[in-house]
Amino acid sequence: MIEKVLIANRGEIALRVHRACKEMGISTVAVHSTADEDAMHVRLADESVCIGPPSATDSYLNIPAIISACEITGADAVHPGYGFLSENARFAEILAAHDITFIGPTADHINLMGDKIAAKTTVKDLGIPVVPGSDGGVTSDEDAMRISKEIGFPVLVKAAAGGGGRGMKVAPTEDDLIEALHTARSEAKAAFGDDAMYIEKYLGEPRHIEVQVIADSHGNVAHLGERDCSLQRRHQKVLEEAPSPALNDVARAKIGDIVRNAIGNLGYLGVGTIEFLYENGEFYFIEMNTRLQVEHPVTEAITGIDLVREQIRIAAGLEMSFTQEDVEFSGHAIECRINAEHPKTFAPSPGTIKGFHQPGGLGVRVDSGVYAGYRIPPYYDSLIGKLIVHGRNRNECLMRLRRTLNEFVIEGVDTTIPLFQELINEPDLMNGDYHIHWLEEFLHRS
Ligand code: MV4
Repeated sequence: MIEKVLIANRGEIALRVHRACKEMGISTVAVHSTADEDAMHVRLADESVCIGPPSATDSYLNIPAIISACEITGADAVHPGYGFLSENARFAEILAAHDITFIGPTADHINLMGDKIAAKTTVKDLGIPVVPGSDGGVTSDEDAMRISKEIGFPVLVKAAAGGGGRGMKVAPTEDDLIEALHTARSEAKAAFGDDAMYIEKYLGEPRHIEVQVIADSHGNVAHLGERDCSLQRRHQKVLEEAPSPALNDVARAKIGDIVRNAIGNLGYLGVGTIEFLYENGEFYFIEMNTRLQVEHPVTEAITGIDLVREQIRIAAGLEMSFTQEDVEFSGHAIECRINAEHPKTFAPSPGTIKGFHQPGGLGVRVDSGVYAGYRIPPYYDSLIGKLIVHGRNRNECLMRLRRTLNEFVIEGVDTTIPLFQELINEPDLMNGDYHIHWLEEFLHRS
């Protein structure tokens, strides 16, 4: 069994992993930059090691420093959280070479899903529906034009090394295609050192619906339903909910079974997320994430399953603690990402938190590493916490969300709480009637 976990991350997710470890009787090691000495996860961890200066490249992404911290403390496993090294296959390999367990999937699966062309080809062969487009990459302009005319305009040019919205260009008509392809290709070359491109039919107003999966080394595979993450701004999720207001039980079971079967055949290990666009009743695969995601708590809320605990069990070679038949979906959950940003301009707002009071009560969870007197450093992303509310149905959940947003007090820095207080009164949001462009359209008109 795993006895000591080094948490290679910071902020709320470092605390989240620490909590799961303590409930399993596992010791924790926090690593931190010089800017994070006063972080809550550093205070709570059994041991802590400073691994470098504020710049993430020199600290949270510094593989030799993290391996050294494992050696010094005798950690036998590393949890990477999300972001940073969580989808770095080389990191997983280096840990393995040092006999340290990476709490995540295999390096091969990380590599496979990191290449968006290979990922799409693979899951298509496993029976997952994909967006119509080029089978594999497009090598020439002629190739691109022929395929685009076949599927019909508008089309979207995407980089194989992209993902999360980077390296994409829309071509509304055939007159735009070649320029879009060339621009996207040179941007991809500069950003990723890889200019492999593919083409997809452009979907106009889809929802972003993702399915949570989990598999162990004993042949157990399950899906844990979906999350609707359509409310985004500049490819950053803002609010997520489960279940999706757009799906019924039949549609959920159908896509769940397809995904579960595919993941089983892939031999995947650990937790993962299959992202889809959903339009006119159809699912279209876009990407697979091979990490624990920021929004995992909404799935935890409606299933009662601790995903980090399961990740650790699986990495230790144990069976996951449940089967698909045990999974029961209960009620509705919504997560709001609380960022230290101006609620209208989204300008980052680092600085000292003067006052902090978090909401509580039935069905309320706050995952955050901040506290009154804590100074938010300017070097990292602006997520300072997540408010997750659960209710027996969507309406109860929305009423609870409104109540808790009014209770939440964070003084001294700007936060996105006022944005959510506004959103919670929007009829489209209350009705679940939104798509991936809804939030940006709302922000433009308000
Ligand atoms: C698309 C699309 C429309 N059609 N693919 C953006 C991030 C990356 N994960 C995939 N993305 C998109 N792919 C096709 N064929 C529109 C988007 C997209 C988007 C997707 C999910 C959530 C928010 C989005 C915002 C803009 C564009």
